[in-house]
Amino acid sequence: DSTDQGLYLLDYGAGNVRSVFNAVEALGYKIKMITSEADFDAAKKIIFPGVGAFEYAMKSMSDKNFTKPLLKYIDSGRPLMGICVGMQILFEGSEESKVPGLGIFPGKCEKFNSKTKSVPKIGWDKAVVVHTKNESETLGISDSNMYYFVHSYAVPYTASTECAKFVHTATRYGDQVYISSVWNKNIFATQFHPEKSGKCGLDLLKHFICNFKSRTDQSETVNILSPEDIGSYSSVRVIACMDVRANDQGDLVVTKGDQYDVRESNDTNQVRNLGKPVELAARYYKENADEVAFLNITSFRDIPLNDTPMLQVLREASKSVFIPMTVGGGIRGIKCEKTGRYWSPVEVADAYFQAGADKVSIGSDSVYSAENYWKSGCKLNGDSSIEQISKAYGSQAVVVSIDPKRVYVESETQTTHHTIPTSVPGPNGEKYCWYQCTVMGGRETRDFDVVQLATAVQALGAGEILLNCIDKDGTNSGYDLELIKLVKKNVTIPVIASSGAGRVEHFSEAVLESGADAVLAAGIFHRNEIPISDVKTHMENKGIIIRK
Ligand code: 1PR
Repeated sequence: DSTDQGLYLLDYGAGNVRSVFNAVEALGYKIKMITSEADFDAAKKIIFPGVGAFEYAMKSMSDKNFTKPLLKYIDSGRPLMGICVGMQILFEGSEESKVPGLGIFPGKCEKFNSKTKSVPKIGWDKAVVVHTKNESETLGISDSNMYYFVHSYAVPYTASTECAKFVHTATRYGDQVYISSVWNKNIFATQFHPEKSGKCGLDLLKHFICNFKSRTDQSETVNILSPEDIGSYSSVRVIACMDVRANDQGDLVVTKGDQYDVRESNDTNQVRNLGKPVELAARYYKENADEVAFLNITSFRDIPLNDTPMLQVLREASKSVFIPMTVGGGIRGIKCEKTGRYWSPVEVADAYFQAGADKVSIGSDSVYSAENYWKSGCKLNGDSSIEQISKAYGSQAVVVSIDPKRVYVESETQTTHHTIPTSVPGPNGEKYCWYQCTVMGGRETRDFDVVQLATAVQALGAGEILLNCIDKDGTNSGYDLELIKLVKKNVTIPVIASSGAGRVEHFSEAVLESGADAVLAAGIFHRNEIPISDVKTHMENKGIIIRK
């Protein structure tokens, strides 16, 4: 039975709050939702998770008449824990919006510089306590822990006397050092997501629930670390990907294709069955995967919101998997032929976020949107699912999954598409190739290339690219490094390398040779051929920062 500590969750209706609920419940505590002003009075502790955009958060707070009661609650001295945008709005404002923040702390969120690194920042990093010399209490944050961050804006960190009063930790992202948590009087807030940060994150939540102390004595804490003292620990994510579909018996299974063909090559011709999605996700969580992805690979056949098994998978998985989860397949606006009912892309995405997903991945629909983008002379008319979902939930919640195929050509002049000279010549010795986009899981090819797609989806507001490669999928012959390099050169959003991993060396090559921000594999993990720990140890030996 869970313990009631008078803990409340402040939700303004954005994204995935289920994770916070599940994390708190997994720790054995009750948490209730704030629905009225009276709940602020009843609350002994409040957790305030924020997802999405700054302006949306501020507006929703005021629409719900939550701003004043929150300020009153803070004044009362009872503890508040803010998360992500729930920390950002405690500051004066953000470059993201003209709407001011609550102004409890001095400073403004600024956008990360995408000339020097991938933006949004998505991944695990350290939070370095800046005042350890003076204060023994760290709220359970230690330098050996890593936490999950996902954001494009942050408040710059300086070693000023002002900062010393409230900054608890700072984090470096490339050339920028920013405030990753604050602790002042009864307020504790983190830029990272404890509810998505595995055991370290759960420990931190537990600390807040059970042992939180207000920070009163700030006079001693004038001596803090300078930004130059904050090291660089941003790690490369290792992602386990589960392709999910119903098998011929109607059970939802994790399957795995060879170049997208998921049926056995023997007489049975059955859909390959590599396990159950929830069990496999729980296994990957225990094995220290940094993220998991579920791709509903036949959702183009159905209306995904009628596809309750997939939503059920997320609901179940989110009870035991406290790392980020991406879901893909059928994310688009859909009209039911029979009833005429229309679901907007935001409604579809929302159902998945409510079920526990942190990001949605858009495949086929992003190709159509990107084609329209170029046809319309690069206009952003707000029609696409990418634009609509990223506006509501922030670009970091929108992944675009690309399923390209190589097309060989004799010379660059043979096509108008973006070609590259290749070190892997074609069947007739062709020395050039371009990458053709496909839809419906590779069943249909389009007269559209991967550079056109990647640049368009970035402009439309996608926050990340999951870069598959049909030629490489399931081959264990290594990632298509030329493809990854080509896409990385053309975008500033993070790129996840996918398709073809077969040996530990393949993972480090994708990072060191092609600049991938994250590495993903399916078959070798499902079949227990290479443990995730071996991949991470190898990458670490190659000098790549990983989360242990
Ligand atoms: O078009 O928005 O409905 O989304 C459908 C989604 O399903 C897309 O993300 C698409 O990539 C995926 N998908 C569709 N058909 C297949 C298939 O395999 N027949 N799977 C499919 C894509 C590729 C990767 C795989 C890596 C790594 N699977 O996800 O996990 O290639 O595999 P490996 O490490 O074993 O080589 P929409």
